[in-house]
Amino acid sequence: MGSGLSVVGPIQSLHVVMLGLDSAGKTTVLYRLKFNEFVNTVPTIGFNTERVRLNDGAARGISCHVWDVGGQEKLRPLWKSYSRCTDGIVYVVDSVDGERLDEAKAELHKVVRLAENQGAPLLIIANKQDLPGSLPTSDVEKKLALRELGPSTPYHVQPACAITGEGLHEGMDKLYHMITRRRKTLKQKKKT
Ligand code: G3D
Ligand code: MG
Repeated sequence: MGSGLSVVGPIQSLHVVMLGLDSAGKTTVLYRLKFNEFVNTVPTIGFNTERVRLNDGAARGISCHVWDVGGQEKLRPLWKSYSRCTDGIVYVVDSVDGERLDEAKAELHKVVRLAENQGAPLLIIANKQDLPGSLPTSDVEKKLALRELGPSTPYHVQPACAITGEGLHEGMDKLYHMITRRRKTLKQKKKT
């Protein structure tokens, strides 16, 4: 599944996995990125996958294969297989549902701590920013205890609204930068 960190030269395409609790807005994010329009979703049983073209900043024109994996509790054991060898992880949270952020935190830390995912850049999408009472990114960062993930996991918290698409491409550009930086570091390490 991984596009392989072995690819030399400029990045042409990426593989990312999108995780998060059920109802956080993952599938809405996926189709917004793919079709640039709002698509009404049904709960995901299994996964959805699409190749999307990024269109912001340095990531413009890059093709990105996104796996959107169902977030219901019974499906979460699947996260491990889908996140293996991915270039980066997109983790979507519902910024209004403060109560479930604890659960979101526990699941996120489990995935990031897997040996296979060590160092994989992480984009947190603080979704549903259009709704009243949505938590600002600083609160989301604290509630998810992102600093506890350690220096080997680069991350960025992006405020977004998957309904309008606001913030999504900007966030993907940030992820792209983190992935590029990581590849460079890995290449340099190989040389020395
Ligand atoms: P999931 O794939 O993470 O399980 P979905 O989540 O993409 O299926 O979205 C769950 C619900 O949240 C959907 O509403 C969807 O329209 C809504 N949603 C997703 N993103 C946003 C957002 O940014 N703002 C708001 N206000 N709602 C959002 P329904 O009503 O179909 O359950
Ligand atoms: Mg879904």
